[in-house]
Amino acid sequence: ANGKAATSLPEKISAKANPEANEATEIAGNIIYHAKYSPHFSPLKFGPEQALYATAESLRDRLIQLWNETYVHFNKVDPKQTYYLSMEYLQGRALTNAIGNLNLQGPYADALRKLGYELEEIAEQEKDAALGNGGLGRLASCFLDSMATLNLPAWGYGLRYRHGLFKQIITKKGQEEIPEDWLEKFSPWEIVRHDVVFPVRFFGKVQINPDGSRKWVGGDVVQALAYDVPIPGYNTKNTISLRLWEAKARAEDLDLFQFNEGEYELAAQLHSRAQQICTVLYPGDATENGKLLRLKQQFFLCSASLQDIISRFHERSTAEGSRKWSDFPSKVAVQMNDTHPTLAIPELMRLLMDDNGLGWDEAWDVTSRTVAYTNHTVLPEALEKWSQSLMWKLLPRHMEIIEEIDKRFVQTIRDTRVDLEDKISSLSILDNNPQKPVVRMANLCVVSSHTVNGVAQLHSDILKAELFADYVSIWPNKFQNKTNGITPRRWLRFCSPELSDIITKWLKTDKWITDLDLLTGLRQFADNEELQSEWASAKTANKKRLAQYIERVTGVSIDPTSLFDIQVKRIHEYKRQLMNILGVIYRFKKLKEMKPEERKKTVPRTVMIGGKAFATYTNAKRIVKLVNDVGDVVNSDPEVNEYLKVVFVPNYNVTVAEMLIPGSELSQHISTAGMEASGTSNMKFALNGCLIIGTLDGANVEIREEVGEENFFLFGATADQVPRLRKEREDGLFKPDPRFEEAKQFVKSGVFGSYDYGPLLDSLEGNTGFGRGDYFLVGYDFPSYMDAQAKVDEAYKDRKGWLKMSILSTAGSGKFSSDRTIAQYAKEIWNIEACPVP
Ligand code: HBZ
Repeated sequence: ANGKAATSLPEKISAKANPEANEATEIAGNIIYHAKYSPHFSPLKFGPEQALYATAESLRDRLIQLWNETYVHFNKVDPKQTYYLSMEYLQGRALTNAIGNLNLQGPYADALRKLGYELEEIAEQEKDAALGNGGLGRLASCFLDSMATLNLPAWGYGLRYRHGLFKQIITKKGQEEIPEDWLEKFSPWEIVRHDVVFPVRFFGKVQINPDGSRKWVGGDVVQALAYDVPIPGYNTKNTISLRLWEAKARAEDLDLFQFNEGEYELAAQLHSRAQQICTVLYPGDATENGKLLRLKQQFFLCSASLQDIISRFHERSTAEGSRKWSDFPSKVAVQMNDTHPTLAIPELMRLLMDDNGLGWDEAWDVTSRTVAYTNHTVLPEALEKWSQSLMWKLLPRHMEIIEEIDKRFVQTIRDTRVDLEDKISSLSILDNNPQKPVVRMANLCVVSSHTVNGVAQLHSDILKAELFADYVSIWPNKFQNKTNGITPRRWLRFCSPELSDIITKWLKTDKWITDLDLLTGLRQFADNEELQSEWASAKTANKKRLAQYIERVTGVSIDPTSLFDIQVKRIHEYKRQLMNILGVIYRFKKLKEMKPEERKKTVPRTVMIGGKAFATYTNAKRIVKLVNDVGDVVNSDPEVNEYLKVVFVPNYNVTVAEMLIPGSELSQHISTAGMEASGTSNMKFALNGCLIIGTLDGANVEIREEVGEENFFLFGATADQVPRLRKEREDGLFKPDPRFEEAKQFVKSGVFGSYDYGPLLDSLEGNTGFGRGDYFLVGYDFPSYMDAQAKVDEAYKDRKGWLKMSILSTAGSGKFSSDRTIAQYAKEIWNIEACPVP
């Protein structure tokens, strides 16, 4: 479709007698209207791109209608509402999702056909909205889908980054990053709200008024302008908002005098400083400037969102007379997605005290009954700590408030818990180490929130037993678990319509789409030959589609009858893509050593690995390079490439995931136990009938419980063994498996090219001199990993057995719907109820 010349608009569309056809006719008319009168393109053109935008705009009309009705309804009912604060949303494409949620698949496909296009080819033109990095951002997007579907009064708040997550290209050097440009033309899904603008201040100083009250003055003020993205629920009228803030300077911030003097840059200084705030997702933070910009981004999100929330609190109260501040927590719940929006805490305190005249105790009571915090990691290097001096410079009033929160907290501990005296230095919010005084954001969150949760049972247990153990002794009821989930709409119904139809047929209902536990109904048919053969043909269709995609983007042709083995996620040492590729290297070496007739007895495999490495994470980039180099050698080896292919899937994102996951048969979730908080792609794969090879980490533990241990390829150390194993390693007590040594040696021998893999392989050795040799225990887990892989090969030879396991995997995935997760947050943390639009 991309190469297709622009066609002109059909003038007349003929109507047919049935209602769907009429709806299609109406939609086609609507699309034509938008193509003609849209100011974005010439009205004379109607190529695939124009068709995409016009189709999106026709849907947008419907979404706006529903979104307005939802807003009016929420205003009228005035329920308690949740605000989800997140620096990231990984929305992916919106067209197919909106059409699916509104159940307009048939009419839209017909309408476009009348106009000369297939819906799929039009949908494929859309760029992903990639305003996030990985799991945490995609979780936020799944949550929005579930909030809307469950008719919950809930909104998301985020930032409208001009450039989302970088585009990854693979060159001879390995990964290279190029800026992403989702707004290059425009986004048809957002509604700019010129009536929703709030000032956000940076720098300045604290003024003390004669009455002792304090006010933050001076500094730079930028405007936060709202862009609303309507989020439709599935099979409901409810359509909620994702409100994304953009930073803008005011007209008067342009220094006309300087401009007329020819000092253009100087004249527009404030404009360009405002613009920087939303230019990119995660600007590098190696420099002081970079750190300052990230902190500005976080504060910008918090301040704009809270001002908006407070103004809505007032707006909705006018009907019943003015409202007491003490009612705020019964109207508002704020959920912080990790510590990135922690500044919501001091900002809410400041707004209540300095702008609305509340005293400390009242403001603290309101704030701490309003905010809750979700933790997504236990990795020490990922726990946010901001330099106190940077914070004093950018947010002087907030630092006063944080100091006061800390002082009062420490005093309470001293007064009530003498036993914790020696823990105070680690429990306090401020770390006053003179070398590097910092604010510990997670501590601020725990002290200030009414509820803290982890994202899988094991992770929540580790939080309680380790990271937050002393806080648990202070507030035993503050800590909860909310096991993550994924939306079954995007991750099964829409990405694999073939499998979905089979499920609906066998369950005799499509209610599983909103009640995923119904999938257990498939268990009774797991041995049924008819179901197995339908299941197999759906899987095969998905594998063929995936094979075509792989050939198109990498040039590598893969065999759709081979076992499709996939690992896709951010590249990180703890996720151990290195263990995967070392396993592949060992397999390759053994295949090379075999006689041809021996090779014929092996199970042909296609190993696909994809994911982005953070631009400055050197070892992660080396892993990307190694996978690509191994692929080049293996795929061009005429003796072996019938039995093994290795593909690095470039630019992994939501859309690529929607192609890979339905075509997968085995997926790898092989992090060092205790390190992956939950993982969510593991749930997507399992839901699509893909078997997991994995460790007892994150949500793997619960997935294995649900699908049954005989349908899960388990290996590796458990989380509680890890500290001892690391210690043994340091003490030189570890004896490596010969297979592990052989694989590393093979890389060192230079078979995979001249790139220097020394530093990467050294990270696996015990004696790096840093006491952190093989911190991720690749060497320790390698033998049990290889044994589990051998079991996979055996199991795959039994075609029926494998299909049965695949069906049972889907059947056991009901728990992992984000509908279940969100219903639990609503009941157990937010205390909100459904508010369906009549
Ligand atoms: O959040 C991920 C966890 O690693 C994963 O196990 C979990 O399933 C998922 C959802 O709960 N965490 C992230 O994705 N974290 C980040 O992307 C991140 C972003 C900025 C940071 C630190 C972490 O400064």
